[in-house]
Amino acid sequence: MFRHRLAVIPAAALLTLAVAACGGTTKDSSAGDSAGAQTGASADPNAKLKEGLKIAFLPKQLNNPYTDVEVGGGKVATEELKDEYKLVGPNDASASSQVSYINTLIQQQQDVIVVAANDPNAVCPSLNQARAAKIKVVTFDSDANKTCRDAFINQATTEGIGQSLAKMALEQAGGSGEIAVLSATPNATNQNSWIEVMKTELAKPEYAKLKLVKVAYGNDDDQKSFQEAQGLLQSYPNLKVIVAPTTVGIAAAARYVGSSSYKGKVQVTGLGLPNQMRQYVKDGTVKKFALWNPADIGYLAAYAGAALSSGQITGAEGDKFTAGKLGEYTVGKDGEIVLGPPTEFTAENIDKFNF
Ligand code: RAM
Repeated sequence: MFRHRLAVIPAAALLTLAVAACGGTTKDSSAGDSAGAQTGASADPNAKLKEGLKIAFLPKQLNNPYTDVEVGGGKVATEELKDEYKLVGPNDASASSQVSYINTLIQQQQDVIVVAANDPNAVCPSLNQARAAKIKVVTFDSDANKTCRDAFINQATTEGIGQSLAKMALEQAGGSGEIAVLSATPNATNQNSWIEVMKTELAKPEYAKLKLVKVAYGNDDDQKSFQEAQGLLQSYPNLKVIVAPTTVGIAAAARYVGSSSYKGKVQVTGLGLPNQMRQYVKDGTVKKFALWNPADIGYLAAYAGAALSSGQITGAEGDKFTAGKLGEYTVGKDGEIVLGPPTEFTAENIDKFNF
């Protein structure tokens, strides 16, 4: 009811956008050319969903409230499907932190691995080993290189999210001035692809008076994000807006700004959990931010994994499946399945949401 469609854009995949970091991806890494359906397989839309599938979730990191909501939805779905739910993951979102978990999941002969990649390429060799062992690989939240997964559950279109971030920054800056991005890790596929879209937007004439002065990284660590927010305001005294496309970053930036002399002068916006942001919206530190329901991503990913593992879909464009209470979804280009439009939260509607 309170959903606003921020941008209606065909589900175009904007992958291959990570920046260089230790053991991770370089910006020019190629995505390769095969995606989604593995060659030879064909979908049987009438195939019955198997029960008792072992579905393992491997989010970016465990100690993130966003993750809890996200995998909570996955657990609900696996219970509905009469499948077996498993959750494993690292405590930090660094590039190579997930590889050992994938190797263990292969040894355990899971049927499906649902993973939010901390780096699009670092996880690839292990994910392809998993696929060689007949494990279906679904990425969610943050994609891996399309050559090493069967499908990607995108929370909204990459373009829609990036455009929304740029639009909220422009509004909060009052049309002109300096803005900075406070992101997650330098390797995160999702944040990097959104920032890339933001930059494309900022190059348009309507954004001519807005200047992006810095992209800082809080690594989805609360303390580091807090310090980075503080550092941004020290380095850029004229900064008008911090845009944090991460729930960890936006909450830390709001906490810093809200308790400093910058409150009311510097705006914080981006992507946040309503339950974490409510107090900052109520005390006037934050006027507007956006998100989707993370529980729905986990839920949709479990259903996509079950549909893949049961042969209902292969991950090819046009494949259709029903995801329980969320209804029917169609696989788009490059194996991408888009959850739906994000929601914008303000003082007017935030109390309608509880996640
Ligand atoms: C953080 C994570 C996650 C991202 C959200 C918006 O919790 O970086 O991957 O989707 O923010």
